[in-house]
Amino acid sequence: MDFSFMHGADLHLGSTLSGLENLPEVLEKRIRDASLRSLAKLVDFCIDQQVDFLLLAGDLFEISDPSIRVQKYFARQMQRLAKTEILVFIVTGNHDRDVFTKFVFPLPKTVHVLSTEVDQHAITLNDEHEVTISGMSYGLLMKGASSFPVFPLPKRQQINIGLFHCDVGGSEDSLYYPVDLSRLQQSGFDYWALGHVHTNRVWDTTNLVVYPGVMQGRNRQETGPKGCYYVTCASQNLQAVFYPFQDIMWENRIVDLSDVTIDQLYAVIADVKEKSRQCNEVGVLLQIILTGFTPCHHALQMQETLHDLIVDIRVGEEQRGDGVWIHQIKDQTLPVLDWGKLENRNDFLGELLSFVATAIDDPTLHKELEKIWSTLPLREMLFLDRDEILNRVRVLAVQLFGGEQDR
Ligand SMILES: [Mn+2]
Repeated sequence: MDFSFMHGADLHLGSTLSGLENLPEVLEKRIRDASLRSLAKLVDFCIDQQVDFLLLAGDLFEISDPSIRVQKYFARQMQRLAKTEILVFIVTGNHDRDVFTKFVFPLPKTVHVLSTEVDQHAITLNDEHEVTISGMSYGLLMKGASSFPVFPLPKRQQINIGLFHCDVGGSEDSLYYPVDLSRLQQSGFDYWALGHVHTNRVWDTTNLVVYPGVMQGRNRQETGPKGCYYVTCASQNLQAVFYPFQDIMWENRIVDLSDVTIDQLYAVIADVKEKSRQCNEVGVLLQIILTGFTPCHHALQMQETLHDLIVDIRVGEEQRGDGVWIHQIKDQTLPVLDWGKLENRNDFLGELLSFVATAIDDPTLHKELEKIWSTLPLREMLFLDRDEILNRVRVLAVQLFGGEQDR
């Protein structure tokens, strides 16, 4: 290996995780510091792996005026890197545009904050490998595709890296430096270290164009592992591998209760919790979505059922490093009904239900549903697929047109 570096972005240091209520004090504290702890984990990794430099591609801070405590924490982590001579190159993003112009704590000389005009840093690593980093911090916000800065031509016989906070594939009037992927791919740069988009993504074609995503999920939409890319260079070839650094992970699990009776419910949920723990080394903020035509449906309609369950299942979790905190159980279950009997009824309801039963396999209907579906806001948060929606239609029909009482 010739050299190696880390690429992170969107740390959003100082942001609090949203959508959580009534947390025990110890968990509230952990959540308040989750973004900071993820930075410390990244720095640990840089030191352990002895990377040559670290790139941070904007939105390091949630706001341009982070608290003194957050600033101090950041400065301390930068000093840790400086002690082991790991260079740091930073551009700011839309959240933390001018944060470093008023930073309270001095940063070590090894930390380079790039200016708001395209800025270049040439470094020689291990006495022979030349790397040029070109990037730009956010200046005044400029709208539109024409705002994308002109980067200098790549230097021959060197590794050329672009460092920027921008919106790849963003629409023409995007506020965040929209740019076509092809422009980055044809730039002649070997690696684009980007920030802005919160899910990690790598385009590995002519070169590497990379979004690490956020480093600590901030709400229930930002699920799964969050981290940075560890990039190694061997014989002028770059390879990027993702490493998670979040302190606590958001997760959603859908649990089908079709074959579950109410006396089994506690055990089933406890099992889901343990499975989540086994899959993740860090803490988890878990949302459980209950689905299926289930004998549990009626009990779940009573408010205290879920309330009691969630209180019991949380006991002791806040004390564990690998604690699984169930922040919500969503009930999307449906009652068990005798569909055969209902469809055979000699009335409007029978006709309607047998129509739906055949329509379920109709590709034209699927297409129409897909169209409606794609326009729904926050559809990924609804946890309803096409079959779920049709099932809901069937149950609603039974309720509206006086079908049998569910069993
Ligand atoms: Mn961001």
